Amino acid sequence: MAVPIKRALVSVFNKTGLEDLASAFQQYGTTVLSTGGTAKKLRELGVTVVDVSEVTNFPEMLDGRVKTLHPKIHGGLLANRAIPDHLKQLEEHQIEPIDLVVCNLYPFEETVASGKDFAGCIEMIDIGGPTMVRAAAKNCDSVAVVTNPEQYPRLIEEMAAHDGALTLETRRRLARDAFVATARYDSAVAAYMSDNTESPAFSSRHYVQEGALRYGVNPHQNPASYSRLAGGDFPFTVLNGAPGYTNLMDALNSWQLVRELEAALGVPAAASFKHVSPAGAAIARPLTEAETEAFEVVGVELSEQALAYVRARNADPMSSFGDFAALSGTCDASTAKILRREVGDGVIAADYTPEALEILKQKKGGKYLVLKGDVNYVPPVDEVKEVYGVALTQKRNDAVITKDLMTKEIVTSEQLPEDALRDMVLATITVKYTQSNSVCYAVGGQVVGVGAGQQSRVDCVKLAGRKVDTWHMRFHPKVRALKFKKEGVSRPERVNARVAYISDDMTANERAQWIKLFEEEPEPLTAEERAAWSNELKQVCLSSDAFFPFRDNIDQATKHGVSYIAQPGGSTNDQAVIEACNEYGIAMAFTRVRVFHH
Ligand code: 93A
Repeated sequence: MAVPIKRALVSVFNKTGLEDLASAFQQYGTTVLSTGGTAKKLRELGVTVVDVSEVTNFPEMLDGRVKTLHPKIHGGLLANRAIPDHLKQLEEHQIEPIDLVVCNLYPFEETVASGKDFAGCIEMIDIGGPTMVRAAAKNCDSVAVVTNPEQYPRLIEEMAAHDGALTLETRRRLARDAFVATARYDSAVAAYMSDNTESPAFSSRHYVQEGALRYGVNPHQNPASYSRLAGGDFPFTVLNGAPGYTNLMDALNSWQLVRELEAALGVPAAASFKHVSPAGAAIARPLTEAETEAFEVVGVELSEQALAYVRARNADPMSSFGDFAALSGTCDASTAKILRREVGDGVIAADYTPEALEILKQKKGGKYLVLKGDVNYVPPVDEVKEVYGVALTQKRNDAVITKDLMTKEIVTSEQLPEDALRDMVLATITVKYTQSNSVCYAVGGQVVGVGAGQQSRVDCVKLAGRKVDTWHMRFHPKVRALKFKKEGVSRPERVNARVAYISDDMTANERAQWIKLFEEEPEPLTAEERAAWSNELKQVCLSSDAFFPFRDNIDQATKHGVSYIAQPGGSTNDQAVIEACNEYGIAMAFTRVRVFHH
């Protein structure tokens, strides 16, 4: 049923937009009740106003703490017009119904942000406002409520469409928005009080939906959405495309990884994510001639940010097919052109030049996801994850990985040169954002093998070691000399064909298909050539997200050029692991920080 707005109560801290509302009220002959400052403003606008104190027959008191908290107001807001006894009671007590509340609250969050002291902040906790808003929203079958000047134009439109009345549908929608607003407000107050007491007790969270997701992890997991913590900031803005669930998981993890890398090493960083683990990560460092050729960037101008991404993408380019990229700094045209030529799902970066953004908007038929990360975003101290109806809360993993951490406890006779410290930081920050168990190999400022999500640590070491070997073998003269057909062989096909050549495990059928990609049949790599080339690989760093329980990890690592190891330590078997390192001349640092990630 449409309810005509005969009496409206207007009590607003933010007085913008009142002009338009006032003229709508005048047009429909609405009686306007109002509080001190709002009444003054409305009178200046030429509106006839009844003071709330006149209705309550009570002055505003206690420095304005009590203005509208009175049965004459709340009776008028809470009486259900469909219940005859409610209307009878209003008559008995000479209370007139109120049909609309226009109220916005004391700016509590802004006051906290301004640095006011405790007493000043407390004074800005609105009590009467939320009470009116909640009363009107509860009684939405009879009363309408708006809490934000942005809602006024639509309110005026809807009144115009119904001759000064509002429909039930509108009132229920407004009630929903009102409760979201008061929930957000109270969350901010609770968070502030929690921050200002000795033992924080605030664990209940409210979320405000920020956007819809295409679907969840799988297409049948619908609907799906992502939300903002009520009263909190948000870490990114969508500049192009529609995010999917896994895209955001990749984006939020990779963004933290690259920002931490840049903070720790002082140069632009990049990462290439797949299935919520990095396939590669790197910092900006010039490429050697062999790298330029193997990464297919001969003659391409590369900015620092582009260099970092080329390296990240080329840790394990086969795994990076369809990746989500992260850039610690601004994506310029040089980086955008590299992203354009690779098969990928999206990117998060600190910013984009206009040219870069235009390039990326064209990618994937306009569907390439482009997110702008907020470099000033401060995440909440604790984080909550819900699984099967159970919420798990923990302090966020805010461990800071630095070069200093790598020199605190060197447990071997060998020491650590400067380049090794850089690679240990890189590999350790990488495992911090890799699904556990995990290990990471890095050399030359670039990840060269990630082992993710294995239940046994030594399997991680072996799996990632195989990736290291493949990465290194890509620089072998015979691999660089492979003669692909000039036409009809895509970049991903070349990547996979090189890996197939290096792995040398094709079936006869696979081989028959593979041969078709080349102008001339490649000569095989002999066992001797492979062994000789492997021996060239040195100075590789290995980082592990938790301690090595047995020396087999070290034995395996030595097959892949490892000279340096970073790990938390703390196993009952540490001594045997240290001895193994000393046998091989490996330098090992205990970080004493475990970085499992799930
Ligand atoms: O101090 S209050 O918590 N007590 C009240 O009874 C009350 N009634 C309205 N704050 C109260 N309000 C708030 O006053 C409204 O939420 C609004 O923000 C503000 C408007 O005051 P004025 O009209 O005097 O500028």
